[in-house]
Amino acid sequence: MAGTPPLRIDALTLFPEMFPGVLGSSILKRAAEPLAHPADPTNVRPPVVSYHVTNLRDYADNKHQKVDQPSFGGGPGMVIQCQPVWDAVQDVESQDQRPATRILLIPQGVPLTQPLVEELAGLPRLLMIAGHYEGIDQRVIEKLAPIREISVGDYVLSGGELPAMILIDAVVRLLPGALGHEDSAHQDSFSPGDKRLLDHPHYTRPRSWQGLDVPEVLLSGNHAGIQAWREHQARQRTEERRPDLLDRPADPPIQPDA
Ligand code: 9WO
Repeated sequence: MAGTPPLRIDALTLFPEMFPGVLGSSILKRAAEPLAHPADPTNVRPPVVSYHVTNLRDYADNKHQKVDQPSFGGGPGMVIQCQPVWDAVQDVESQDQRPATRILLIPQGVPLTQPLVEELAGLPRLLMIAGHYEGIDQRVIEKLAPIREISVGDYVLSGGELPAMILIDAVVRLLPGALGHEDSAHQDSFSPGDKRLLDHPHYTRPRSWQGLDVPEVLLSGNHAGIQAWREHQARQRTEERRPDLLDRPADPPIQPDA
């Protein structure tokens, strides 16, 4: 059986050196590798994702590899020019026939939520553009329509690279076969169907540590009791810390393609 082809994720950035540590660790690393089944090493699942990080500077049209210029209208900082962004998008998109969903990571974007992550995890190709400095010339953003503009939170960073890696992490862990055991992803905070409760607390050995004991029910072997306790904890924490999650309608609207 030839499974579905791996999700292709491109990232366009002026700082490609930021990516290997994140993409080369933990689940994001394993998802990009063929993985032998522990019980049956002849049963190998192919990679579920491939990463392609591209330096925008490689698309500069000048020998100094300069891709930014001062902002028209004045003000501090530099703006990334249209041409290198456009040429890079055309080039990487030509490397795979499947249509890419273009994503720009900016504070002005639609907030990243678990339902949006789930939608993106179902697509064949994602192309993330990470701005830096003061931003990217608006005209190339217009010409790249449709493009999804996404924010990972209400704060300003020095660039879109960390948000791109956050989005990659959130998406890749949902891909079938990415995790060791297939059900872990569906028990976390914000998993679908769990009415968006925060996670319950966790405990491991030893049973007593610095005078603090593990809640008795977790040692009882009573699985229904354990599940009820965890649900109660989750609900209580959500009410205390994030009542907004209980108030809001179930699914935030998903941004249509621009
Ligand atoms: C710079 C700036 C300076 C003064 C006042 C407002 C300002 N906004 C910005 C700005 O948005 N700079 C961006 C830096 C340009 C695009 C890439 N950068 C970025 C992306 N910073 N933070 C993000 C980001 C992306 C997604 N989710 C959260 C933050």
